[in-house]
Amino acid sequence: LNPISTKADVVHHLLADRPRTPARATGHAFAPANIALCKYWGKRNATLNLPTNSSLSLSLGNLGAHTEVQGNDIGHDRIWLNDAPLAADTPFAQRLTAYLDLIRPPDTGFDVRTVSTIPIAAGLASSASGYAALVLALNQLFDWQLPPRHLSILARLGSGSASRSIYRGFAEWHAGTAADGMDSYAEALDIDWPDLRFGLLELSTAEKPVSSRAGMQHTLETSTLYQSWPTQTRADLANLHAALNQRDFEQLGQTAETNALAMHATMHAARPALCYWLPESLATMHKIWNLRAKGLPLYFTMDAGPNIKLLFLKESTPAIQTHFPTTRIIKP
Ligand code: 2P0
Repeated sequence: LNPISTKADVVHHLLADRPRTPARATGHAFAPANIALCKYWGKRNATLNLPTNSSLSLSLGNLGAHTEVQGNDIGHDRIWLNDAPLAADTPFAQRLTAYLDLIRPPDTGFDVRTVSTIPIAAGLASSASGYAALVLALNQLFDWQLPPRHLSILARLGSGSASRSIYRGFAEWHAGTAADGMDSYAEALDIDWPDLRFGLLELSTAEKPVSSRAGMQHTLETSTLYQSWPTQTRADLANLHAALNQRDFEQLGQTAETNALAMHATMHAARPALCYWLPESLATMHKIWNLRAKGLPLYFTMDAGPNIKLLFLKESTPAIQTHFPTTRIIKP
């Protein structure tokens, strides 16, 4: 019995009896960006992007990636990002080509055209919607007809958070315990909450000095606070499920905010410390806490960067526009 231990093994297993040559000229798909309310932070297996903890996210409406993929017979990949050709020697292109190698029929290159509707530098992971849209487009190109959880696993091999971007709305990525990761996939949650809103605050457009991938590995290896993270996320997930079932916004917001701050606390205790916050990040947190103390139901979350994502209800929109005039408001 051959254990499944590499990405190629996983792809071989999932595509065992599926078509390996394109069934049509083009595959095309959209996948949304997502913001985690309980964060993915740390891997139990870095080869397969298997996380130490389960996570839960909400997608970002029409913000995401539109991807078109075609086979070509020139023998190498060509990649376009927002209509501009991307040099093959960029890290972005090399990572994408390594991913396509997992799926590539002999002597086939791919033409991949991705248009992202995510505002540049808003601190939203473009890899999540990018790999999810690519997997959905490939599923169409080859006519694999894979079930959603297998699409989610394929997206995870590209980037962990992409496992959640296969779906619109709320999604939960189960960490799983299996060594081969076959139980580590995201599922859509059947929750409709049309009054929820995100507000994107762009505090810095500088490229982040440490990637999420490197940051989570450094934290796991050097932060004593990381020990508490799995326990924290289990409690937060239970609270999020309760909040979603009861449409309890205060509980949702408080839990998401606590979870993001706990994730950053694990980084602050790493050696050397990893701090994505800028002075503007902290000033904005205090502004949010002050507004909340005065009665505005407003919470925030943050990812591996200095930008802040506001969480509020539709009825607070005028107040948010007054206090944060530059915020971009998103209906999930
Ligand atoms: C999340 N992040 O749950 C967390 C919160 C960043 C902070 O998922 O190495 O780009 O490709 O699996 O998916 C970003 O991590 O990392 C992320 P890889 P990924 O949204």
